[in-house]
Amino acid sequence: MNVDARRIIGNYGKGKKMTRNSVLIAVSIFGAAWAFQAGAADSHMHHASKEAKPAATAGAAWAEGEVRSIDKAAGKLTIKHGAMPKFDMPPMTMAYRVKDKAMLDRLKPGDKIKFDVDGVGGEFTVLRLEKLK
Ligand SMILES: [Cu+2]
Repeated sequence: MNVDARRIIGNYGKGKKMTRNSVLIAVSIFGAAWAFQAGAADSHMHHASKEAKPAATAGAAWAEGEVRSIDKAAGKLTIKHGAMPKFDMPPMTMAYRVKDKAMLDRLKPGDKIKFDVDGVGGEFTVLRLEKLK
């Protein structure tokens, strides 16, 4: 279970009698969150809580992943990536902003990449990326 789901479920039960219904609702919220996360949605909803916002961090921490889709107009890149300890992120598929839309020019779905992410204006942003052979 991820941190967000625990928080949602925790908040839901707070100050209320935990009924069977509330458990079911909490479970379905978790299920929806999971589906959302697994579905390469174009958002950072699974990191949406204040605490999970990316902080400015020093230094690079390259992660590896596979390009799933590219939205050049929006300057976004959906990556299926492995664990990213820098942000306490488990493996997942999610959309990232890219620092420069030109970074998307030479990419296509299925490309294996390594990439460096940091928080820019509260959004996870790919600063650099390289194709893996
Ligand atoms: Cu992620």
